[in-house]
Amino acid sequence: MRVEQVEIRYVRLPLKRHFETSFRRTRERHTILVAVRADGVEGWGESPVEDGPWFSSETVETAWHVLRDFLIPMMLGQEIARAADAFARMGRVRGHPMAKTGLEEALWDAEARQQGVPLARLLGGVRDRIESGVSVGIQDSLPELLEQVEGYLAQGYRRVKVKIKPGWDVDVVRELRRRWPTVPLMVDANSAYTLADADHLAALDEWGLLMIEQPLAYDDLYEHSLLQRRLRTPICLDESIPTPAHARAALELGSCRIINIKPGRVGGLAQARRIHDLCQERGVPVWCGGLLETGVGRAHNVAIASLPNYTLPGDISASDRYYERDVVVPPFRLNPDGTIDVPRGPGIGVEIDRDFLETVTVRREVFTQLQHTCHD
Ligand code: NPG
Repeated sequence: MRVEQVEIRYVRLPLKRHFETSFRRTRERHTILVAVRADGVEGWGESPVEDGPWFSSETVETAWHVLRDFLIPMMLGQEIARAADAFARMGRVRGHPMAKTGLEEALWDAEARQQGVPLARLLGGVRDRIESGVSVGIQDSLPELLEQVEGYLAQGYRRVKVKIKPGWDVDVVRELRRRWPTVPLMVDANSAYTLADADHLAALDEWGLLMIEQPLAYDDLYEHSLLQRRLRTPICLDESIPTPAHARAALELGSCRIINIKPGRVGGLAQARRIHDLCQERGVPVWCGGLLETGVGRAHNVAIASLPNYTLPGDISASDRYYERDVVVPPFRLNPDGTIDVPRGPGIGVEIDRDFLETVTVRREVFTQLQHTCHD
């Protein structure tokens, strides 16, 4: 397909309730949506950046700059045979996986729409529903956390992940287990600990957790391998796995036994699929993480999570877990059995709610071939 036009939008969507991790409290989602127009179809993707370099080193402004000045000029006017090749075509730009993801996902959506097939099918998906988990942020008090978890379990979510940090960890898990002895439960530290905390973290082994996610530094593999030897609970890596090469190294080193794959973290769907395939060959389960995506990024996450080795419930919750109103129609809904349907329509299978999107867009730029040239 020939890329005729690319549009980028800086979108700010208020969260229903703040979301707190070990590194910050968020009240509003700042993100970038990307639309590609090619051969009469339109595809959408999301660069799930934040307003600051907290989870990742990218921000709204770095992604905007890299998209506008480098990535979009590489694609405009080009004949892209397959979206699967887009990541390699952007290879001259080092890093900036979130910026790349928005554009790459938009190309996948466009290609699937052009072929009239669901994106999940184009990617090689095998499921028509995915198991949905919920991620619960750090709360001001334990009763508040218990109340939140109770509400999500009543809705049907199939596994619960709670955010932890020093001072909000072992006691919290003990309380959760007292109340729900068998619920599939895991914790996510977002790099809040060091190897010196190994004995403290080992106290979590008692509670039958599915996994401990990203306990140590965001760029570490080696110390995680030392920690994994001291824990019975599997370590799952997230931030530490930006590329398939990191995934391979982590598995060779024994740094983790599970990998959380987020398309936004690894540069899009093709890279996510590579990590999925690598883990599948080695018998290592994966699941799809989330970055509080709007319905656009959520749709891509749902599609990739339909691949065969996404065997654990992920962080793909319903739209109403985070937002009063989503930017897509229909929004993603939780079935009573705790699953989310993989859309059956062409492409991402949901449509943009254009009126609503307009009201949450704070900046927009449209690029056509003649107006912008690559800064070399
Ligand atoms: O359900 O989309 C979701 C959120 C899942 O916990 C979640 N995301 O560290 O994985 C994370 C965390 C996150 C959210 C990180 C937003 C950065 C920004």
